[in-house]
Amino acid sequence: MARLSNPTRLLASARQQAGAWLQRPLRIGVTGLSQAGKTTFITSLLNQLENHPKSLLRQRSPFDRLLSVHWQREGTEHAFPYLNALQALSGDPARWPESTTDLTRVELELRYAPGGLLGSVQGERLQRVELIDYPGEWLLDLPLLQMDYGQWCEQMASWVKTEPRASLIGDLAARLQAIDPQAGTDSVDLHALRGEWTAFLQRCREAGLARNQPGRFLLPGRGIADVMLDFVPLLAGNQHSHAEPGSVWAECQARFNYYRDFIVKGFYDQHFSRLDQQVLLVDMLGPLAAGPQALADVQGALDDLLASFRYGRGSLFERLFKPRIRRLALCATKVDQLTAEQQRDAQQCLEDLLTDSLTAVRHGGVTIKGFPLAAVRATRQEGDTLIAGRQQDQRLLRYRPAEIPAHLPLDLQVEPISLPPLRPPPGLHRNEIFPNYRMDQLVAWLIGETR
Ligand SMILES: Nc1nc2c(ncn2[C@@H]2O[C@H](COP(=O)(O)OP(=O)(O)OP(=O)(O)O)[C@@H](O)[C@H]2O)c(=O)[nH]1
Ligand SMILES: [Mg+2]
Repeated sequence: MARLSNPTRLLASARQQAGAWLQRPLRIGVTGLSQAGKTTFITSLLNQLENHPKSLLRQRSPFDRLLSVHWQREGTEHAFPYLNALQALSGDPARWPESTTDLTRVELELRYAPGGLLGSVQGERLQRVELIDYPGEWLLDLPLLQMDYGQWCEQMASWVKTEPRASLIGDLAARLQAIDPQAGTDSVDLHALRGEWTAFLQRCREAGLARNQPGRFLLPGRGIADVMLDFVPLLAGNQHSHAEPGSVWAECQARFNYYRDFIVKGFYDQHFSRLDQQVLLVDMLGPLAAGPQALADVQGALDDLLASFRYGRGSLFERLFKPRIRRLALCATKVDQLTAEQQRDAQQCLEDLLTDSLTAVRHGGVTIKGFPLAAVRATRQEGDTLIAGRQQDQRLLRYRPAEIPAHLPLDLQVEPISLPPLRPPPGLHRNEIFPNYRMDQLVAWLIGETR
């Protein structure tokens, strides 16, 4: 009653709340290649916030003053499928969330009790946070923003000449090479060739390769007319080729330009151009298991990705990292597949893999912090062995994890490790904190330390 009857305080509180509503949300860009762990990470982040009174977050300011967290659970278009992910993780047997096929979004509202020196005059504080989730394949297209069709054809021609792509593409390379760019277009042929290029990208993905372009050939998402994806790289062409009207080159170039200027740029402008914080999730263990070629491909993909944001004044880099993005959390994911002692090695290998790109990002004024992360810990450690459920059946597996090098050699020639596929742990419940490594530290750094 005393509080309600104090008009000054009421006014201050109303002003605070109005201010928070008008404030734009804190935008966190969750960045990661296909299967890096984005959806599991967002699910675990929501689990931390939903259960904040039980989380270690509680020990950190401002989460010690966090009163409640709200977001639109399901039902709106593009809502992040939190309940589906929970159902999978807490099912019997437990499953990992489905791989993402389209863009989804979460807009969180966090309500804090007044605190600090001004606490007595200020009212409750509202903080809005926005996260998006999308298929990792889409990220691989961002480097296309810096290319024209001829340059892309040259890049594809060079990629398919080197192993393992040279073997994976089979005779498609020779057939694409044999097409005269100035010949007339046959739309039926073009559609069939796109199907073959897509099948080649699928084989690349299964072989553990990361740079599979165009990403929307693998996962188109909603709202793209299928015919607009009917293009392929014409390997006999180059950046100096001319587009004779009616030629197959002109046709492919027009569709490539549409793809780059509307689909890729639209995705970038809407979701990556106005970020405040970024989380880069990288599965280091998958490529370490697939071998040095896969490791080199992930390195190329992530370097290209970070380089998409690294061009002089007014460039994508400026808009993404300066001055908006202040922090980049760099996370080697799924480190629960290693012993606690090895987890820092996986993080170090990631930092070794991206040394040059990270130096450039830091030079742009961005603070980078490393978090060896497990969004949902599938293992428990006993001595130097790990115990976890096997993916293929419900049997328990006790194993000693593979050796991880303390540093990656420059030539990336490391002995491939073996990695048993694991299930999520049994008995997860949405109203308990999921077992994890460092989720609370990461959430606190991303959301809690924003002022
Ligand atoms: N052990 C372990 N495995 C994980 C963890 N997070 C993800 N995984 C594994 O990695 C796979 C991919 O995780 P997702 O969260 O779906 O990855 P994503 O980046 O959303 O993948 P796309 O939607 O396909 O781009 C899962 O199916 C699990 O097998 C984790 O914290 N620990
Ligand atoms: Mg996903």
